[in-house]
Amino acid sequence: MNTAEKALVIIPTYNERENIVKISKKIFSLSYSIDLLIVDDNSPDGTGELADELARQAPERMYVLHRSVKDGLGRAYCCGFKWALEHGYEYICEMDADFSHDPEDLPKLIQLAKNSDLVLGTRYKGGIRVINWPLNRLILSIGAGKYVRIITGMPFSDPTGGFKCFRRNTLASIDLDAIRSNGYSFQIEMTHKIWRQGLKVTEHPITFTDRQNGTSKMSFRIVLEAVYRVWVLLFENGLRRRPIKK
Ligand SMILES: Nc1nc2c(ncn2[C@@H]2O[C@H](COP(=O)(O)OP(=O)(O)O)[C@@H](O)[C@H]2O)c(=O)[nH]1
Ligand SMILES: [Mg+2]
Repeated sequence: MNTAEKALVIIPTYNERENIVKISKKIFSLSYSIDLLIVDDNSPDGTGELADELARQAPERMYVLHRSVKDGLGRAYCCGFKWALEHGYEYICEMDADFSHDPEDLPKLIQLAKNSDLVLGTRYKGGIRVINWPLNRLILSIGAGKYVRIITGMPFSDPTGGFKCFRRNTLASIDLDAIRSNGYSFQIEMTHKIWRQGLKVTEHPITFTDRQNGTSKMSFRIVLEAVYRVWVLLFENGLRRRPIKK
């Protein structure tokens, strides 16, 4: 494949041993050639070692970064983004390890990114496409989207979603060391930085299915961080609620 077309999916992992073999196989079976980068935070269940073993079986397709302690989704992704930029990838996707995001959607996200700076997988545009989530989690997630929109003006239906595709130049335009959010607000902050620059953001409908294996790392702290970080974004941007005009 032409290096200008190289695509990568980054999966942060913490205790995802039950998912990692299946998800890597699935990614490598897709029609579009997509490399895989796992960023593991020293998972006690041995996800990191298992990922190393899988990477040995898939040279030049699968890579693993190891961090010494659990340090949050945002920092794991930033570490992965820097690696992706250093290694010449043009399309850089985010995805959970737990099959909540369907790997079959990856080629479509990448295809849309050819005419866009960022593609967001959305669960809520044109209807609600979430399977097996408890009602309270669904209400929280939809409510978070409305909260973000009201406060920041950012008009996307699912700003906390974690199934996305960035163009290389989009990531390169962001100072990754200045990203301070770490939980779900990380997703909001990244999209906000891109949208505020006036870059092109495309939403693509996806169906989200609750995980069948392993446990969610969602916590009350992560929700509180998001509630507060959205206000920080508004104030940092001088209360402006629109993209900068180019
Ligand atoms: N490396 C790393 N991965 C994390 C961390 N927290 C969550 N993850 C991973 O990020 C993805 C999303 O987390 P998940 O628990 O599925 O959140 P949920 O889908 O919102 O319930 C999964 O692949 C997790 O294993 C973390 O602190 N470090
Ligand atoms: Mg998940």
